[in-house]
Amino acid sequence: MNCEDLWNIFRKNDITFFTGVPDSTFKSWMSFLNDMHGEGLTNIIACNECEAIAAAAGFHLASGKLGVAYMQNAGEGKIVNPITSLADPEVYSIPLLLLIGWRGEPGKSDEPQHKKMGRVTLPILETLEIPYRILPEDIDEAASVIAEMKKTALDNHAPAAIIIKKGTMEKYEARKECKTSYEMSREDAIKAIIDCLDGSEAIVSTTGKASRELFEYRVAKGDTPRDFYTVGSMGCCASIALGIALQKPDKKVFVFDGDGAVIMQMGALATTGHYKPKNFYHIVFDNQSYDSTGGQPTISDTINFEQVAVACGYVSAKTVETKEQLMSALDLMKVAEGPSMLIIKVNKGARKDLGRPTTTPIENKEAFMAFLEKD
Ligand SMILES: Cc1ncc(C[n+]2csc(CCOP(=O)(O)OP(=O)(O)O)c2C)c(N)n1
Repeated sequence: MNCEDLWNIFRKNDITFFTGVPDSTFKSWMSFLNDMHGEGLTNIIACNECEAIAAAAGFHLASGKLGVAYMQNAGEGKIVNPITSLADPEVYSIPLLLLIGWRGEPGKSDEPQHKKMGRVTLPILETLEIPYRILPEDIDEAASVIAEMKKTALDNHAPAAIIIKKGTMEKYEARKECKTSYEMSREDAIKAIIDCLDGSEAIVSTTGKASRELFEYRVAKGDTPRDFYTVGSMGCCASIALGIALQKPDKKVFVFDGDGAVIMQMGALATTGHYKPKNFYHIVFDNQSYDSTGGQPTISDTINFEQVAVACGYVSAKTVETKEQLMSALDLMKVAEGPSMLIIKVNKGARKDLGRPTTTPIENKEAFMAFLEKD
């Protein structure tokens, strides 16, 4: 289905408010929303899916109309609370439309982190008593499904969901591409950091392409991959690292994070700043985009991560843009006390032939635990 056609259906139904976190299943639609923001529709790039539910609820309170919260099914797990305690008919009874991308659909191959969620995507909606339909590829059928779900949500004064399968949406060339022109790519920076560390540090890397690039560099260098590649649970890698750093105070723990992931769980900076592990080093690859799901913009261009980290209690924070700046910042970081943050401005994009970890998550966990146990 073409994005213009889908937009025409929403417009005819007077549905013009959208908010959410991107998903690769319908990435073209998210790029379209971003292009069209302010041109007949509103698109709020949410920090996480709970915020999207709350913002769509706020939109309803102010307009009486139906807002759409879009997300990958990974986010469906996150929204259980605002759905049951805010939008539910037994609480404020707020109509919302959920647009959920279906990763891990049973019978289709997908990555391990999507399997369980793919299997429980529809059962969770059933448990939450949320009526749903799958978006048909045919435009006329799609129009009647959207009209039906709008009526259901408004009649019930409650959420209703539309599920989008992989491959439903046609490709769309974004007009408002988020362009970056820095010296390094995320992969360049990852390689430079690995080459600069002494190998004794524990590394926890974030969801998406950063972990894939780190894994491939380990393999290319002939190292046994022994970092913790957080394949799912977006936004959680800094907190995983916090748990490790507090437990292993003599081990330097590095976090390889993404700007989108930091924004998703920004409260983790406050926890880290409060407990102040001296051995905690937080590297943020800021490409101003959700690169791993299609390069949709994050809102990092208006965030000063340096100031946020320091305000949360990090001992130091610095932003760099060039490899030379990166090298001198790393030299300082290696001898500095944490928690410390290094923000690296990098270009969005990745190699076309980037692979995925060839070890299973359990093999990865075991290798990582064995590595941590060594000293
Ligand atoms: C709760 C949740 N919502 C959405 C996703 C889909 N998702 C996977 S990676 C990713 C983008 C991560 O962006 P960022 O942290 O900026 O790193 P980048 O991809 O740019 O390196 C998204 C949105 C997810 N895995 N989990």
